[in-house]
Amino acid sequence: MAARKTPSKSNVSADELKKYYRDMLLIRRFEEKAGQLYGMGLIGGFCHLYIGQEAVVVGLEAAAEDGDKRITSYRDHGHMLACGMNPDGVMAELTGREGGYSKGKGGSMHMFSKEKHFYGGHGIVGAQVPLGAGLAFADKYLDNKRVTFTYFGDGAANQGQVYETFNMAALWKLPVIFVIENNQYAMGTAQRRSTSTPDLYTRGAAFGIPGEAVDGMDVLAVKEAGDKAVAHCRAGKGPYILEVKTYRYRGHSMSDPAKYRTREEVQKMREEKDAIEHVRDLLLGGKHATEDDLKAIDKEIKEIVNKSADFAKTSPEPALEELWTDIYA
Ligand SMILES: Cc1ncc(C[n+]2csc(CCOP(=O)(O)OP(=O)(O)O)c2C)c(N)n1
Ligand SMILES: [Mg+2]
Repeated sequence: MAARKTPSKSNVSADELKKYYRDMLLIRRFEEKAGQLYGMGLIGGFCHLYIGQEAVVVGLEAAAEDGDKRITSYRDHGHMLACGMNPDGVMAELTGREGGYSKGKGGSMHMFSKEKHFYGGHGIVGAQVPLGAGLAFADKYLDNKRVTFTYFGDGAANQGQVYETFNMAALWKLPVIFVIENNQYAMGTAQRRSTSTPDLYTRGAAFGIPGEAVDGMDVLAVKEAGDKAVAHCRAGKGPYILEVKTYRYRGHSMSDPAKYRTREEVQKMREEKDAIEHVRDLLLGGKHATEDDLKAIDKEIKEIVNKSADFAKTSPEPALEELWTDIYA
């Protein structure tokens, strides 16, 4: 992979760079807090943290416009925050409270926002991929020039339904960006143990879908690749694949035996590749921000996250009658 980008080699302004720093930090601190609340028994059930992968969604959201859509898997809190959903509502959903995005009845993997065009949150591996193509089909039908970001993992990329979707998306020239978040592991299975052709960005070749690999620990590289993919889709040229090479620092979910990789491997990524540290260095090194500026951002984020945790602890549990609302039968 090429050396990481600097603002002078990209079209990103200092203010935009500061925003990326802020948005990535919000996700990281939010997820750390969610991990704490889980440890305290305030969050139950499944919970998959996004720590380490922040540059992927922040870079791609920077390439999105109002009205564009996004859909992802169960590792979804970062996507929600990056598209502007309210941290209070996300955290309160994690604690199963009335103030949560699904009124406390969905939990970590099942939140939606029509306002922000966030279509979930899906616990079935790969299930969001055909749904993402369906969203793009609606936009194509309406001819509204919107683009759908359909995120899935390296493990999901080996699923049959992904290729059925690629075929139809290419045939119908749907405006969908397939974002493969390759964090190298599917639960405890390393990519090399499961995947015959590891270059996932080439997986659309049989269908005529172009793709490229991107350094997902470099928010500027992600933004640049996102711009290109968005332009392709908006121009009516059909789908595009971005394989974003990233890394998750925490376990797959809150229970993870951590036997499939070494602590040294994780430590090395954190020390040498961390996306937030990278932007911090760019901001300070390029004199786009002072230590005090960054401290002010840290403080603002801490306040937002603490407020979301307070809200998530004090919002009431859903009333019993709610058992019978928002369900099919
Ligand atoms: C259809 C289906 N099979 C298996 C599972 C269990 N499962 C949950 S996550 C996961 C691994 C997916 O890995 P990847 O696509 O790389 O995403 P990541 O967790 O790394 O973000 C598996 C097998 C599931 N939820 N759904
Ligand atoms: Mg994975």
